[in-house]
Amino acid sequence: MASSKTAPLVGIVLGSKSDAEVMNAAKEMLDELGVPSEMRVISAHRSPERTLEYASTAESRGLEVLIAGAGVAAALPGVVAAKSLLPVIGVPVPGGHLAGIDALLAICQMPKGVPVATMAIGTAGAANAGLFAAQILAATRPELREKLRAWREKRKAEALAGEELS
Ligand code: RP5
Repeated sequence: MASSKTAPLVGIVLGSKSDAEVMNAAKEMLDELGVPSEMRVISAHRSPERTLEYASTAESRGLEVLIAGAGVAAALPGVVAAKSLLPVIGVPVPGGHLAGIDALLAICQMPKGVPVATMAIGTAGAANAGLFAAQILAATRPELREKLRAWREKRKAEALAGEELS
């Protein structure tokens, strides 16, 4: 299980503290699966030097997957992907006049050569980012693969139990 002493495998970065309410869903999912993670606020626009430093040192610090959540003109996932060879999962955070459509397009429309795996807008996307990060890590960790299998089985049982409404 994850503990504060365990070295993080997943780095979750947010463009602003205001993204935390949505992005906590990624952290909670990783915690549930026992995957150690860290969460940091770094902004592609407001603190670009810090963002580049975080991304370029992530791999040497032992991180294996990065999750980046941002809203509006969401440059953070793409900038992080530009500075690291780790897989980057982007989460469009809703907010502003376009309710996350702006962030969705900014994150998924990466040019050829710098991929970002883009999730759905909002908390569902953040939770899926946690699951997707775990699935990447599970490729070489059979025990995590079994946890994911059990997680899916539980959701299936819940869906079957709720089948009959009347
Ligand atoms: C983006 O601007 C952040 O990711 C956030 O979603 C949005 C608004 O930031 P705040 O003005 O709330 O700090 O860079």
